[in-house]
Amino acid sequence: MRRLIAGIVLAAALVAIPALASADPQAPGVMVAFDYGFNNPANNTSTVTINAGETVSFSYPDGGSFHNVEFDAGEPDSCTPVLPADPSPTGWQATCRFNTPGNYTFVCGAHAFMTGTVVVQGAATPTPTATATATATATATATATATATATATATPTATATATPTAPATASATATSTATPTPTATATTTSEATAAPVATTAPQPVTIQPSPAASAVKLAASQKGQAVKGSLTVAAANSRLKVEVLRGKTVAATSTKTVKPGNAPFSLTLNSAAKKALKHAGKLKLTVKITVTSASGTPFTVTKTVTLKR
Ligand SMILES: [Cu+2]
Repeated sequence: MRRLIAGIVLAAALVAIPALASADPQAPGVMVAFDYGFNNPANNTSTVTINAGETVSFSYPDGGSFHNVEFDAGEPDSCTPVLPADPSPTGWQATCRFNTPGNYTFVCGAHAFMTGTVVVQGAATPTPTATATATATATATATATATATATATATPTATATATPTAPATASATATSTATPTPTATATTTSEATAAPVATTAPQPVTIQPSPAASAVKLAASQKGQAVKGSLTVAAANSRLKVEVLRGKTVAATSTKTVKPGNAPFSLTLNSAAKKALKHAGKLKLTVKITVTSASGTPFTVTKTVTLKR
C-alpha cells in the first residue's frame, strides 16, 4: 500500500519535472565563461545543479581571452553544437545533456584556475523544490497522498501524536475508574464497613447547611394579650412551634404546619398569664421558636418579649 502511494507521489514528481523542463525551452543549467572564471548566473558560483537528463548551456559571450570547457573525468552524453576542443575567443555556445547522476568537474584548457562543476542529480532524487511541489499538489488532490507524505515524514509524527493521546485517554479513564472503585470496594469489603459509610453519607445530605427558617421578626416590646411575630420558612411542610414562657410556666403555645416564605404567628396568652398581665401591667416573657423540616437544619431561636397591657 505504501509502495503504491509512494509510487503515485513519485509519478507525480516525474510528471511535474518534465513539465517544468518543457515549459522552459532553454537549458535549466547555465554556465558562462568570463575573464577569468566560470559563473552560473542563477547562483553566482561556478557550480550548476541539474537533474539527470537535463542540460547545461556553456558559453563565452563577452571578454578578450580564450576559454573552453574540458571535463576532467565524466563527459556529457551530448553537446549541441560540439564544445570547442581548444580555448577559443568569445562567441561559442553549446548545450550539453547529462543523463547520468554524478559530479562533472571541468576546467578551462588555457587557465587551470578556471574550474567548475556540473552536479547531476538522480531522477529518484529530484530537485527538492520539485519534490515539494509534487507532494504539495498531491496532498491537495488526494487524501491518499497525505498518507504517502506520512510515510516519509508524518508517520513518526502521527504515531507520536496517536500514542500520547491514547495514554492520556487511558489515564483519564483510569482516574475516573479509580474513583468509583474505592466506593465499590468499600461496599464490597464488608457489610459492616459499608453500613457506616452508607449511614455517614446520607446524613450530611440530610443535614444541609440551609436552616429551616430565618429572619425572625419579634418586637421586644409589645402591647396587648398576644405575642406576635413572623419568620421566613425555608421548605414546604415545615413545622413551626412557638412557646411563650413566663419563667418556667407556659403562657401560650402553638404548633402548626407552615408553607415556605413568610410565616406570621400570634399567640394569645392563656387565662393565667392574662391575669398576671392585668395585675402587673407588664409581663416579661421568653419566646422559644422552633422550625423543623424534612430537608433543612432544625431552626431554634429564643427571644425575650415584654408584653404591656
Ligand atoms: Cu580560460
